Amino acid sequence: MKKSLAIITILILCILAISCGGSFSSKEEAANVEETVSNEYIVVGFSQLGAESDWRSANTESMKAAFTTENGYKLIFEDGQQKQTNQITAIRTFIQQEVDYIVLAPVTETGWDTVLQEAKDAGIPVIIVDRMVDVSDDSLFTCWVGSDFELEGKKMAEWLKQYTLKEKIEPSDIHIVNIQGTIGASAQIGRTKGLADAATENGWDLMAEVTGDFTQAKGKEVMESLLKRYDNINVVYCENDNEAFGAIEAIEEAGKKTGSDIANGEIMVLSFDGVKEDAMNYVLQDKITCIAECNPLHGPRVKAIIEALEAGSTPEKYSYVDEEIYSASEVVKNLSLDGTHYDVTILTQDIIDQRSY
Ligand code: GYE
Repeated sequence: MKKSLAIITILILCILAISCGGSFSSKEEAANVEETVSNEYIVVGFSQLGAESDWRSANTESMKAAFTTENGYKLIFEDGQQKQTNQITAIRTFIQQEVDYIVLAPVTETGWDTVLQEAKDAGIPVIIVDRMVDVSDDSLFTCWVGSDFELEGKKMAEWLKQYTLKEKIEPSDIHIVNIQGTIGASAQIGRTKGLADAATENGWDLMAEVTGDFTQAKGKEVMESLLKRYDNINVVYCENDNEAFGAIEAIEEAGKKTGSDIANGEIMVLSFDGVKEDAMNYVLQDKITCIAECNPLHGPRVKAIIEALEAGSTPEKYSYVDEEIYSASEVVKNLSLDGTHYDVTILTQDIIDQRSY
């Protein structure tokens, strides 16, 4: 409030100076005023990894909505187009621009030590959001906020286990393919591990793990070739919604049906994220049988971290977001994992209507 008042006052003074026939006596003076105005904002450089999925679009929107000038921020947004080199260049530019904070949504976990050291040497706090970084010294970033991707994977695998137990499907009759996310991204590493561990433990036939890069186009392409390679696939574990959309297209174009009735030849599609359009609607139609939620609304969370830092307090180093698991099937209503109990949200149109993303 104080800040916006100050900005308004400066702007009014400028307008008055100009309208009273005055003008800035030098370029330098004009630049000073400009600098004073920009000093009134907290400048945040955000290196977003790309625009590969619906989740990512919701995440970008959430960040842009949080870091507005009305909220006292100037956001410098850079899209890395799924390339780490672009993200490293963006961070270096933010350092040159002397931003107040750097926010990084890293495409993969490794390879950040050098550039984060440069940010640290420049005295700029770095907040990691969504996926994690794997660095030798964790003082290279201030804190991280995101999801527990391995837990998401474990929940999904436990849901599949309970479902097949209740439907009396033998573990050796479960023939799974995993369309993985971008290799080396935390969301891929955790979700892949959640499934692979459960497959070993339960004796499922995990036939293939192939990356679909979190995109619909790649998900489709990968599923087409998997369908040619294997004629007994009955579960497709897609590491995000967009890959699931692509896989569904490939399955339907091959003349097969997606759904939960695997005993009668349907191919069950499992997914992660749960973005309202269109993934949740697909769950209602049983095109996707189960979704482990991944919450993209990190804007307010990162903003709260910056506010805490501005106020001189120390935010938690790691903050995990609570997430649900959704299915329209009522066969499994709850899960128990490592002593923790999770309800399965049985999806209805009302629940979808109430969701904000
Ligand atoms: O699941 C996927 C996106 O890192 C959690 O990235 C994120 C994942 C999300 O492309 O849709």
